[in-house]
Amino acid sequence: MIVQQKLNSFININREKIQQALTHHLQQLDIPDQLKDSMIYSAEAGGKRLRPILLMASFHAYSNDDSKVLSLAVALELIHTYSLIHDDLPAMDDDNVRRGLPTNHIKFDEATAILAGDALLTFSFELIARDSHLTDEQKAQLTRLLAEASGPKGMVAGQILDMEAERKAVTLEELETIHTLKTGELFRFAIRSGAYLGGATREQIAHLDKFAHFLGLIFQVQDDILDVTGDAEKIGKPIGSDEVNEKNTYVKLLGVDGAVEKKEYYVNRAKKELSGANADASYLTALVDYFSKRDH
Ligand code: GRG
Repeated sequence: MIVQQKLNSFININREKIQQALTHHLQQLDIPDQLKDSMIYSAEAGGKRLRPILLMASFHAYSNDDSKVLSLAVALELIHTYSLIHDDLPAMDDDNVRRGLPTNHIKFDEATAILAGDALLTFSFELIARDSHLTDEQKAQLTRLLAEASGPKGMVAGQILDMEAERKAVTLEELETIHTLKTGELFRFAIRSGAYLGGATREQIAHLDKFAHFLGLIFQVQDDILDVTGDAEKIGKPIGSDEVNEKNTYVKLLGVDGAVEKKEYYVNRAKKELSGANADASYLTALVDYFSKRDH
């Protein structure tokens, strides 16, 4: 209980820091109003900030002065925001509601939403390049890692595999690959970049990489469980709708009980990897439970 309270306070404090840094970076942009409004609309629409919080928890496992990671945490959140804007477009998921609000292309228009996504993506890399807290070596490493996680070897590959999978049945292994690329790679970037800037060794980062892999799968299996047992409206679709039932999910492949069992397996594997990372990992351990028990 005390651990959970400490985690809640860690999350609240860091969410606030991330919020302030994000607002600062976007508000100072001197760009056309429509583009700026559209970028800020989605970036400030009430996301949980899970990826930046993971980055900061991973950094805190090895170091303290988190001013060093704040801009990077914002860059990561902006990439996540771009992916949601593009995912909601008519050419992809065609969603009208996200986080209880009209999606970007509904609030503005399709062309503006595409450009807002493009702008958030490219601005993320500008933030890293301009970050005075990072050395040139760190900037080069982080640019490569973030491009790999979010680009054609990572999230974008996961997205196209996911779209292809909509037209066929997939195996559990294929489902894991889709989620590992589509959502897991950004989680992995959060955890490995936080540890890297905190001063973790290569061996410690290797354990954290595996930890992040399982954490991404815990996130996804819980998402699938919530789709059928919880608040399905969070993705803009009523419980029991055809779209929810047709999706390739852990629940479709394993049933609810099987999905819960799988989640417990991932939780154990994640915690085992953490114990090998030789760090003050209390927040990361608590985040495993937070991810596996989240209700939205
Ligand atoms: C368009 C290249 C491209 C990629 C899109 C991440 C993604 C890939 C699509 C999102 C679709 C989706 C609902 C995926 C399931 C898991 C997921 C990423 C949920 C949203 O993440 P949260 O819960 O969102 O962290 P918030 O709203 O809290 O920021």
